[in-house]
Amino acid sequence: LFICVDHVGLAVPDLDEAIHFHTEVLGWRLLHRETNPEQGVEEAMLGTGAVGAESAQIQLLAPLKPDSAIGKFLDRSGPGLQQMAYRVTDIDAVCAVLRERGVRLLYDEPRRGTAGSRINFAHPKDAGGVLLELVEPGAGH
Ligand code: CMX
Repeated sequence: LFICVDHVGLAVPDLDEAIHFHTEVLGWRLLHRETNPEQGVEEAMLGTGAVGAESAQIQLLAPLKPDSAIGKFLDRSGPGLQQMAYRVTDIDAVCAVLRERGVRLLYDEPRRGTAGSRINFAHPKDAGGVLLELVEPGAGH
């Protein structure tokens, strides 16, 4: 079903501060930054930047407003691991298989994720306590 771990998402209260820590202290590279109003986030993707190396990325997620998914998560749990994302080639097919196997997905149809990707989520209650994201990368990735 899955190709690899695409990224691990961290909920952070302040995106610039979190980018600073991950680049200056931990040595990751900032690969991409965008605002996704539909998901209620300002986000950044970090990686090694090594060409051809298959490496899961780190996604930093800051809330655009308190009543967003990340805003609520920070309120309840504080900063930290919010999601695990698995990469797929055909998200419609994978969603169909998972539904057939009894996993409830949050959206009827995939929505827009980072850099034009298509995304959906399995609720943490259906995935061992982990918010599981499915990512079909956008063109050019
Ligand atoms: N990881 C693990 N457990 C989580 C969780 C998370 N990220 N978020 C919520 N939960 C748990 C809560 O602790 C709570 O558990 P208890 O009932 O045992 O206390 C339960 O799930 C609450 O679930 P809920 O009432 O259905 O809903 P919430 O309002 O807490 O929302 C969720 C949870 C997953 C539906 C919501 O966060 C969501 O829609 N997420 C998908 C979208 C998203 O995360 N967008 C931001 C990232 C965008 C991107 O990746 O591009």
